[in-house]
Amino acid sequence: MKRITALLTLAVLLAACSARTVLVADVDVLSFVDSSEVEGDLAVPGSIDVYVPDADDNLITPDGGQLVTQAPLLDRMSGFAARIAVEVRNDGATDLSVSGAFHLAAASDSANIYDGTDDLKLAEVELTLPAGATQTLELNVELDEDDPALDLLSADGFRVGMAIHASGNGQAHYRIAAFSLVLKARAFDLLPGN
Ligand SMILES: [Ca+2]
Repeated sequence: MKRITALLTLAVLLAACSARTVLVADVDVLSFVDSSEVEGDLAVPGSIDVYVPDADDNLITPDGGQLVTQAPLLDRMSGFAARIAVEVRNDGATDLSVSGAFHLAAASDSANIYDGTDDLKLAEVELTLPAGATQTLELNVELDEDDPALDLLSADGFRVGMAIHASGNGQAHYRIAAFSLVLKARAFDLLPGN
């Protein structure tokens, strides 16, 4: 598991050190995901879950997901967004139920970011996939600075991950097409004494 360090770059310079100056980091999580995890087959004799990015070398067990640290280190972010797209194809002969869920967790939540302790499920989407069909699970999250979920983002960083679930009887193929984050922080918060 590679650690991602998000580099905050100056996006809007209204006035030097103004409270309205915002630092923005775009993080392409997908570029850090091992190619063996980006796509795969789901044999569905009942139901199956996979967890991506995989931190414990076992796709079907929950784990600590992807750790993202920040540079510079901030105590409090002022905004967060996530965009995920997963294409799922039903290779079987009957309908499958498929879903995706995005979790955000504290950096310390290294064992399981999917159990509701020190983590939050911020988006979930479910669809019925007919035999032979391909559809896209889209997960979009946008947190503003008043959202209590931002408390999970600390100077130690944070964790993200996605659970993909399929149930029915047959086989599906998934491919992660997008997994990106946007982090926002006020430059004002970087100043000593603020
Ligand atoms: Ca947890």
